Amino acid sequence: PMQGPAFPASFLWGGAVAAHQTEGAWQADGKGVSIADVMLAGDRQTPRAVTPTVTADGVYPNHWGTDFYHHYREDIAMMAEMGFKCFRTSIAWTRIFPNGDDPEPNEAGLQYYDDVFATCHEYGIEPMVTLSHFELPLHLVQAYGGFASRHVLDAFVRFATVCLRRFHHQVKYWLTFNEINNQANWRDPHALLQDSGLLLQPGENAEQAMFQAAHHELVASAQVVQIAHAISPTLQVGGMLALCPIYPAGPAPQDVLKASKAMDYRYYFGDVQALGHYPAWLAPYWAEHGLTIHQAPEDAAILAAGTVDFVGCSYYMSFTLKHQAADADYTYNEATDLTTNPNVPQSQWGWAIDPVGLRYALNWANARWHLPLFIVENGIGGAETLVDGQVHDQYRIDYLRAHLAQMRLAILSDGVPVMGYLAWSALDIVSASTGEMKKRYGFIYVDADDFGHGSMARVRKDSFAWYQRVIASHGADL
Ligand code: P53
Repeated sequence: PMQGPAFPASFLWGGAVAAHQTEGAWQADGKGVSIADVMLAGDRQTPRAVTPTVTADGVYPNHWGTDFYHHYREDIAMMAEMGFKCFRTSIAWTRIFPNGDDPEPNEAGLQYYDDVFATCHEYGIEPMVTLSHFELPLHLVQAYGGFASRHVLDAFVRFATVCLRRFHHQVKYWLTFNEINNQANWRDPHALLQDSGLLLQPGENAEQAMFQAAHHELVASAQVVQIAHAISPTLQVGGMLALCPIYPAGPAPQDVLKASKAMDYRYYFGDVQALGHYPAWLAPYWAEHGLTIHQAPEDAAILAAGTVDFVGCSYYMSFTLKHQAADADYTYNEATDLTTNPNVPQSQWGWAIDPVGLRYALNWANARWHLPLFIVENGIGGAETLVDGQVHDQYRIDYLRAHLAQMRLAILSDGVPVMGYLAWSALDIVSASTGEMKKRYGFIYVDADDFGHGSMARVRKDSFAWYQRVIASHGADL
């Protein structure tokens, strides 16, 4: 192990998952159909297709996930064995309101999360809840067009209010929208559907739809912050951003300016949540691009009054950008502007492995938002094999160790306030982007394949004992 100074004693160590990727039990106890339930499996090259309804012959990996719904007691006990102080999951909106906007919440769904959070507390684990993690009720998408509609904003606030009232004694840390900024890459239909429930018609302006839906989410997020604080001032509500810093490919001034503007574009969501208003560049941007974003007269005041308590971030990779000779307007196109960074290796799924980028991004986020940060996801997905009851995931230990070492420098040498660190993922899950089981992330292996075949038995990987030592030493032994 690599010895170094310990992290602060109050640091919240742990791991994360999301309901749709691990629970399975897609129809149990009155649960409704979510967007994840109509997504077929894809792979690194093939985007996940979406069907209008669940078809008999389709392979829908989120229907079974890793069966956390029936294994949560065993899983949380194993997290406790690793020493988790904090466990992040999401509440599936469709377990509480099967259609998203039903007249009454589903008591069986609320009871299930009561039991999950009570189990966490039995082991002294602080739960953290994401209210919207890529799992909108399908009804709200098909009947209202997802977050393009103000009705869905109101339905979300109602769902969130029910959760906050029911669970505020058990859950102190809340996140509103998972990776709300993935949709900055609005050319990718998957990002629009996952973040906002947008399924666009041919000819619709995807960028306009994205900004409109995101506006409704930002207003909803700000309302939820205010409601949470009114219920109890001890609740802490964060935004959640996929933090992928964008580097210029070289010192060409156009590359440097374009990378900086790309960061503005990809992180304006965080500006609104942390600072309470849109950044100055957006009004001229919208005007120059012919975009009209409808804002209700009360929205500006809601955004100003509902700034977040902390900024939750995932960190997986950095991006590197090269300007195109043709685009003098510096408009960011994530599909064509990014290039391979020769200085960093890649994961099996082509994601740049860049631990120094985490230290850089934490410094950047701190200077920009002046709020406590919380790494609520960090990890690496790879194919693994179970041999004689063992999984040798040394590549995961190497990845996490290097990232923790850089995070420690950000905290102890750079003075960045970081509240905690949650690895993605506590146990194996179904990949969000590809729907594959074989892109594994956990400390705990789950015996299931891409088709849900397998015993669902849990097996501790090599990284399990490593992380246990890390937490027991408060991060001194990496
Ligand atoms: P998967 C894109 C870029 C970075 C993180 O991702 C992302 C995405 C969207 O897929 O998602 C987050 O499973 C997300 C998790 C997800 C995890 O990162 O696509 O919050 O739900 O599982 C890893 O390999």
